[in-house]
Amino acid sequence: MEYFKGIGKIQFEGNKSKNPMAFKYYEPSKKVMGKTMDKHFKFAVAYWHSFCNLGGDPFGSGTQQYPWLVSVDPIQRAKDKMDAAFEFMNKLGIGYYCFHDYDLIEEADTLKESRKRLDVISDYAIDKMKKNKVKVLWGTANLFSNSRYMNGASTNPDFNVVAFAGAQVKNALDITIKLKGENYVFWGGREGYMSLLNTNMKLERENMARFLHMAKDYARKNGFKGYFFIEPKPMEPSKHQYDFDCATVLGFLREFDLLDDFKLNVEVNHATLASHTFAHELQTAADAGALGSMDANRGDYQNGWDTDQFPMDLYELTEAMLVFLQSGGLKGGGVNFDAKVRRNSTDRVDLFYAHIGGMDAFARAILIAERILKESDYKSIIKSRYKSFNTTNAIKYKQGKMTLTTLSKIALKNGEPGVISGKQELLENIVNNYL
Ligand code: XLS
Ligand code: NI
Ligand code: NI
Repeated sequence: MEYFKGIGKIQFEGNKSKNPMAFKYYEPSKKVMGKTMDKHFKFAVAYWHSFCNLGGDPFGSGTQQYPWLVSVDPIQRAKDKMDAAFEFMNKLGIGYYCFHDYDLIEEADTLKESRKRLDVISDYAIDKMKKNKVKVLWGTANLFSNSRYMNGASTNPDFNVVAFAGAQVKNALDITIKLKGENYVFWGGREGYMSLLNTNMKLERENMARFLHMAKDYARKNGFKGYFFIEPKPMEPSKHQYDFDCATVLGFLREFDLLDDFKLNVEVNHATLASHTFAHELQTAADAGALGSMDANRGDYQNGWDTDQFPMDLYELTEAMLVFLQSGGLKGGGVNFDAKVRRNSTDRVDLFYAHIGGMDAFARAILIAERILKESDYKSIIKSRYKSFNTTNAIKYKQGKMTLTTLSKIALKNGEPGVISGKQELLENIVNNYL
C-alpha cells in the first residue's frame, strides 16, 4: 500500500524554486568546509513523533488519522507502520531513523512476548533496510511511558523495576546491534525526582551509573562499536532530572568514569528549558570532546515546555552552526528531527513540509556560518579580543608556569588595565548581514 500518495521523490531545486515540495538549500552532495552536507548532518527521522504520535495533549486525544495504525493485529500494525516509515524516508531522501523499542512495535503484556515482537519487527526492518538506503542513527529504550517507571527506571527505589529496565535495555541493545545502529541513546525522562523528601539522591545517581556501566559492558561484549549518548534535559516529565544539562552530565560521566564511551546528544529545546542557548550547550559538549549528536527541534518563546516544533529559527541555527563547524562536527551522531507537526497539521503532506523545512533550515544555517567564518571579520575580532594571551607572560600563565605572586607582580607593574570593548553589537550585525 502507498501511504503518501501523489508524492514523489523530493529533489533539490535551489532557492529560486517556489515548489513547496523541493529543497531550496539542502543539497546532499554540496560541500561545506570540505565535507558534503549529507555527511555533516546525517539527518534522521524520529519514529515516535512521525509515525506513532497521534497528537494527543493533556486536554484532548489524538487528531491524526494514520492509515498505518488501523490493523487490529499489533504485529501487522507494526509492519504497516514500518512500510509507511520507509516510504516516507525514501521519498524524502533521508538516510537515517531513530527509534525507541516500543515505537517499532507496541509493548506486549509480558517481557517474553515483547521480546518476541521485537524479534519479528527487527527481522522485518532488516529486510526493508537491505532494499532501501536507510540506516539506524540510534536506538533507545522507552523507560518512561509505562506506569511501572513512574518512580524512575535505573533510579527506581524498587530494585525489581531496575531489573525490568535492565531487561528492556538489553532487548533494545540487541535490536540496535542487530540493525547495525550506529549509536545508542539514554534519555532519562524519569531518572530524577518529584520530591527530595522521598528521594535518596546519592543512591539513585550511583545506581544510574552502575546501570550505564552494565549496559555499556553488555553492548561492547556483543560487538557494539558505536557511541552511547546521554541526552540532557532539565525537567519534564520529572520535576528535576539528573541529566539536567550538558555541564551536569559531563560532571556525572567524569565522576563515574564513563566519558570514553558516552557522549552527549544535545536537543535544542532541552537547552532552552535549562535556561541556556542551544549554542551554549553545543559549545559545552564540544569543549569536552563530547559533542555526539543533536536532536533538532525548537521551543516557543512564550511556552515553558518541550513543544518539539520543527527547527525553523535561522538565527539560532546559525549560531549553532558556528559552533558546529569550528568544533569539527559530531562524534558518531547526526541530526535527528525530534520534532512533531502541530496537532492541527493533519494532512499527510504536512510531515513532508516539516522535514523539508527543517533540513533546509539546517542547510541554510551551515552555508551562512561557512560564509561568516570564511568571509567576515568574525574570527579575527575574536582572535584580537584574546590577543593579550599571546604575550610572553600570558604564555607562561597558560603553560601553568606562573604563581599567584608573579601574577600579582605583573599587576603591580602594569597598573590599572585599559577599557576594552566586547564588540557584541558589531558581531551581531555581522551575523545578521549574512543571514
Ligand atoms: C524527550 C526526549 C526524547 C528522547 C528519546 O523530551 O527528547 O524524545 O530524544 O527518548
Ligand atoms: Ni530528544
Ligand atoms: Ni525532547
